[in-house]
Amino acid sequence: MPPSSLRVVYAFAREMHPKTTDIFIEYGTAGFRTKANLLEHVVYRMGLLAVIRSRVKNGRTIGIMITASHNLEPDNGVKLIDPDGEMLEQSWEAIATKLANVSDNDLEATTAEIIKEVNANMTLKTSIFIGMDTRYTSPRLAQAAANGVMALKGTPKEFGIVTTPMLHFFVKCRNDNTYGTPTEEGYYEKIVGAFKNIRQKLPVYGNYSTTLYVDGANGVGGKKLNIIKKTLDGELDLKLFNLGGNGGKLNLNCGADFVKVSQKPPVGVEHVPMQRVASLDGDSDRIVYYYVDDKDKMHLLDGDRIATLLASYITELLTASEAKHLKLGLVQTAYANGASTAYITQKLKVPVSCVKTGVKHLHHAALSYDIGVYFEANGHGTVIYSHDAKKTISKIAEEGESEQRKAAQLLLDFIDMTNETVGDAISDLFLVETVLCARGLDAEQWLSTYDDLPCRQVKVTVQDRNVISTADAERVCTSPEGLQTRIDELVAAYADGRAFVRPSGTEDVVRVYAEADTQQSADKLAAEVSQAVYDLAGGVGNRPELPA
Ligand code: NG1
Ligand code: ZN
Repeated sequence: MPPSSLRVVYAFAREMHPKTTDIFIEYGTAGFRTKANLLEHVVYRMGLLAVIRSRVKNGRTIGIMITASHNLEPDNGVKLIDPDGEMLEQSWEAIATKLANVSDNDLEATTAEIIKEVNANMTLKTSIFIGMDTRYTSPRLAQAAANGVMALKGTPKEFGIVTTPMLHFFVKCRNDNTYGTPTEEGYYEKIVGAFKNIRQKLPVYGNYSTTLYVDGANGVGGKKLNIIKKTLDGELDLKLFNLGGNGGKLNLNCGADFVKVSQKPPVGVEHVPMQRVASLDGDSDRIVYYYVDDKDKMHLLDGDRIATLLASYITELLTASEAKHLKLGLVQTAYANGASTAYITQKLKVPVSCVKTGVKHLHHAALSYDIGVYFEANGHGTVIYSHDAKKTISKIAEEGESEQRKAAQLLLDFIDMTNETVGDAISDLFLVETVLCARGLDAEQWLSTYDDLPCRQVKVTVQDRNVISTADAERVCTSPEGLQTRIDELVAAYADGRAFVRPSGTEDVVRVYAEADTQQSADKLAAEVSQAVYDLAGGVGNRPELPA
């Protein structure tokens, strides 16, 4: 029998957040994500789980974020944030999935079972931080999360509408007060404050212009930049678009994912040739840049570009500060453009690791460097600095020779400007603007550092995407039998050809990626590989067609 204190868990569930669907739901790469009307019981249960998790972690604060990121408005989602501001530990994903899917009748017993299994001390006081994005379904879901927290006698603290990375930051600060103050003001003070500091030391020069256009994806990031904008004292002239007014719909034909995948500029942004534009996603944890040239051609500056820009600048400052023993490395996934990897290893001479898709894998790999820069090509990424790196740089900033000291002081501002907990569009925006300003670059010059290989990303629908297994950071397909051999044959016919396939962790599709020396070839290779997936992995619907 579960302890009587858990009765309320069932009562709350039955009375307020009943499970009304039998559709199985899984805690994936980005938490639970589906149609908002299927999520209320799931979010309530994540409120319960956050309290249990906190009590396993000695009562340290856990976060619950309500968002479906770059998905369209009807979707929503929920994910948990661990005490150091990182994603929920992977081994707990199965526990979350189990709790989300049991019937209301079994909820009390399953909750008791989990508490026992993970050995949670249920007498500990605990506070759970809750944030949400701008979706109209989010307040109701945030309330369900708070009720879950209260059902297990935890204290919910609601932050209202915040970006996903802000909530990660608050959780980290709450558990480690050396990192900052766990409030929105604390976030601005640290990140925007560091930007203003560094700009006092770096005068505008060369082709850099302080005017930046921003596509806010009609989500939360644009709203926060609107607050920040007023405090920038002309250091950066932000012109904000897609702020959610004028009937603009969240992520619809705009935002970082739209720009990256469709390779088109977003609707709703004023078109000025050669103007640098930053495009955020709906919850502001991704950012890509682009500009449209005077022939109306769009040029994308994606996560790979941001990673190389940041890594090369940090390398320059490390050299100037003579912090020679600090090892900087870069982490990418198989989606990184081949040209970026070649540029990083051959030109920048920075080591690169390639890991499986999903930020938690990148973050983990980045921890093995003193300074780890990690980015997904879609614009999700950040920089993390080891304790030793911070200590060394601080020491040089105080005691080094004049030139060393200057470089180390710039690095310290750079570190403060970084949200190390997770990829953060606002923090990344300030980092990018700092480097462009320091180097006097416009967007065209930034693009000219290397030439991207033309690429194409497409989706194929199959009966069961889990028939696809992969190895070697998803670059090799190990099942179904024969698929990799077929891909190898197809790729061999193209100059600079590369292709891979993997099941998506957030959609019921198989993703196909191809690159080659021309756009036409990349498109054709992607279509041929899609046909191979369709034929060998149980395609449904129409067989993918080759481009005309
Ligand atoms: P899936 O659906 O597993 O490809 C997508 C992104 C990931 C990551 C997650 C979470 C691509 C190709 N995939 O995952 O990088 O960001 O969403 O949002 O961009
Ligand atoms: Zn996002």
